[in-house]
Amino acid sequence: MKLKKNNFPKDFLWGASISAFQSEGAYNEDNKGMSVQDIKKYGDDVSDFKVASDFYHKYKEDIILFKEMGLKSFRFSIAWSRIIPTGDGEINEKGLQFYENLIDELIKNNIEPIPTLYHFDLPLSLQEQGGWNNRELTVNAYLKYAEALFKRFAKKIKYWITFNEQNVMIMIGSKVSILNGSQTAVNEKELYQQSHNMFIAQAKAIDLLRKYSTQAKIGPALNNVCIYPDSKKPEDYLSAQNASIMRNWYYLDAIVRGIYNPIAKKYFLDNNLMPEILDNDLDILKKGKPDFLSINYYTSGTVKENQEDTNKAIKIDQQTMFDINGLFSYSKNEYLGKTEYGWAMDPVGLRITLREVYERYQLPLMISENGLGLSEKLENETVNDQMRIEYYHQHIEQLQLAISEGVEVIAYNPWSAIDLVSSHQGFKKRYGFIYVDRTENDLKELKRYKKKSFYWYKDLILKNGDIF
Ligand code: BGP
Repeated sequence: MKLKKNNFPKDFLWGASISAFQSEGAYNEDNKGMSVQDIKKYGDDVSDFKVASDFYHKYKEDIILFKEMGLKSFRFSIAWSRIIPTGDGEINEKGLQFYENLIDELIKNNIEPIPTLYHFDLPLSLQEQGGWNNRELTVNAYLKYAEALFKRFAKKIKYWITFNEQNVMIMIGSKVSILNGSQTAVNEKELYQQSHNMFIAQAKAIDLLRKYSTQAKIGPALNNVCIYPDSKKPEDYLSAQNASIMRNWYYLDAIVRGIYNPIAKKYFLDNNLMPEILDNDLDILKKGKPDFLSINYYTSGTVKENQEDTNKAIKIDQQTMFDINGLFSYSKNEYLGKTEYGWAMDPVGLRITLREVYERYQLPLMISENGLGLSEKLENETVNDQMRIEYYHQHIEQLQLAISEGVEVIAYNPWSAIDLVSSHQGFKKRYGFIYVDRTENDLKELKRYKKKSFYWYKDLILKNGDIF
């Protein structure tokens, strides 16, 4: 196949990403309420989220560095519990003011702010009243929260992200329950009901934004990944299809097309997992269609024909595939190298994922996360993170190839702008272009240092990605 290489579009958004609970700290300042993340701790020698990278107090200093790096966009999340401390009660002006200051500072520095409304940090009081199981309460609370943001910021924000990784919250929630808000085990039927309630909240929020802006674009960020069959055995191919349906298409078909994926639906019905769908629900989904789709990509998945009771010992997190009885079983991919933290590295998988999602839905795509977690050492006021540079180099090269093949991608926001607390593995697992000087338990001065990748990314942005 002859492929003419395209340059990145002139207005391509080279950015970087963070989330509120993993970076802001200030967990109880300026009337912030508690979120489900504020009460989490993964061990004595693993940082909690109370101070994190202290972005709440240091955001101006960080934006000076972002500007120096040449960032064109910055994807962050808004802490629901800052805006409405109890989740559905009074609106907290101080919370709105913080994000207004942040947004204004970004705009002043020509950096496009890309806020995510909800990134794993449900207000604790909502969780205590049932969280996403309680449709009436939590869907309405999400809408009230979204409306407070749209009212205040609709004119300043071009791109909104509704939910971060709904698929991870649901899929992993049933396995280890680390990210969906509750530490208590929830059964799978409840999770698919929660997922349905999230679809409704999201579709209604999309519809609501149209009242406040005709220009702004809005969409979800899912952890979509391509899934390979373990072999050319037809049964393995079927299992890869199944895994892709359960990880990707069930979510995106509901969000984009307003339908339940037929194969997922039959599986839900046969296994007593079908959520309650109210009369009007599918119309609500059809009405609230996203303008773009955002993808968090770290790795691909590989599966084989399901064999009951295999792989029970696999340590599951958001990037590892798992088993669903009757549908697929996890399999190792020996063609792929592994990161220090055990995730398979697959730059070509990014290109495959982008092609699959674009071909299926033909909506512009954004990358809201992509990155490499490493334990690192500060030496001579910098970090030599050559491995991260190589990781980005390979992924961006594949991104350019996907664009050259006809996929529309508008932004690349790697994870993460600054070092922050990993979702469940503490501060030592670092992702940033900017080193934040603290350890798990010693906050030191939280001073910032530019890593080698900072300069590399700066150069790449300057050349608009034209380095291959
Ligand atoms: C994604 C989450 C992020 C971030 C990232 C890296 O799934 O959206 O919040 O945490 O994964 O994962 P981790 O922090 O577990 O290394």
